[in-house]
Amino acid sequence: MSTAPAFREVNFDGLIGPTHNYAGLSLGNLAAALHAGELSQPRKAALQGIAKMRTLHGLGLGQGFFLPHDRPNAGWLRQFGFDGSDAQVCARAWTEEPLLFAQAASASAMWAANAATVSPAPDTADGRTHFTVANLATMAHRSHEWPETLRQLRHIFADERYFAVHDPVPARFGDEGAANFMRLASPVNGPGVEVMVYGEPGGRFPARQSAEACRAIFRRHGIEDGLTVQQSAEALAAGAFHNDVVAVAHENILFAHEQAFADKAAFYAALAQRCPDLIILEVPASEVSLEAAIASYLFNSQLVTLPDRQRALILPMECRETPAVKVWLDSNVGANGPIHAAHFVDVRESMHNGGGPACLRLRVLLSREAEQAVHPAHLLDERGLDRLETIVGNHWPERLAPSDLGLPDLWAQGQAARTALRHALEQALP
Ligand code: SUG
Repeated sequence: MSTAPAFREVNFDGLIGPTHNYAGLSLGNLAAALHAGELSQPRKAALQGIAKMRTLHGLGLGQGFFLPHDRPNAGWLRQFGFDGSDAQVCARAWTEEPLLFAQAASASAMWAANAATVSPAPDTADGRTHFTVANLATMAHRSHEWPETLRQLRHIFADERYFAVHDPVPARFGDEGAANFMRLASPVNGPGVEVMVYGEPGGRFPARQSAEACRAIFRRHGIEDGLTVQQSAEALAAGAFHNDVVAVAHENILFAHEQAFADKAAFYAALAQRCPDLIILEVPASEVSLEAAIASYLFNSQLVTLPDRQRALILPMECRETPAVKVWLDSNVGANGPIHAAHFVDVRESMHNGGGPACLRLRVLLSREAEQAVHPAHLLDERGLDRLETIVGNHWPERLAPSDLGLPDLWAQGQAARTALRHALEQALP
């Protein structure tokens, strides 16, 4: 008789908000630059995100969600001297500071991998799951996410017997959360090797993750032997603005591009020493160039273990459309490899802003008891997914040009969407 594993990973996805748009706000994010100024489709974007959540839930995995943030963020705009009602603040900011207004209106909180860094209970000194909300200090449009993210984390993971939720690291030291975090552990509920990847400034694109923030997070979370590893300058220059664009880890597998890390020999040796059954599945540049990996988001896939212990990659469909990546997947994923199956999902609207399947989720490894302590309205079953789908269908705009962001009707629509979501959360309570 097999017993159910005591821990499982639950993915909390950011529900894509009604102001999803292509304003080209992220220097170094090539997809976002390429699609800047285009029409976005917020409703389709959110439905694609929900369909991905449904796919994972259908595969037997735990699925939760975060709410979209209140956008445009009038409270943030007030800090720039705009006053009056929210509508007056927004109207003046739109006229006088259109770039600032676009930054205040961004739906970027959808990329939940940037919400926080999470150290699961088996790794930490006090046996609780620790979260540090990411300051996202490098990009103006992301720098005002953390207060609402912190509120949501404290609400969802409120039970201090299991969870500790920390304030952000001081903003001088950039931190972009779990997008630069990896954990190797076998079994998954054993103590893991935690890795944080930082960038060195000085290249053509900003390095968003500082080494100081990585070390601060290990200290706060009570991680004894965490590894801080430098991302390679080539990867950053090629558009890997987060490590999760060129590497992903799960259980004892590190799946990474050959050029992901500055000193991979030292990194691989340190990992091998700490993780005896480590498998490094490295994709050579001769088979998939950094450019193809970044354009397809091969490594921004979710590497998961299904209830039957098969391992699967949840990949963006762009991987099937990128010839070198398709060839690599066809010859390396299957019954004989460490990864048994590939599932392709359509999150194209998010991809056009540089956010793949893995960007949209925050992984939280939970014991059965800790999972029961999670706020139940943020955990999804089929009915919960249906509810979200209906609300999105009723309240999200179909299309949005960056120039539509200044329409008062859009702001009002955003408020109506939040009211509907709040109501749905109440309904979801047992
Ligand atoms: O921070 N895009 C996000 C994408 C984040 C992806 N997350 C992970 N890799 N985990 C970013 O660059 C584009 C928004 C705009 O340009 O309007 C944006 O913010």
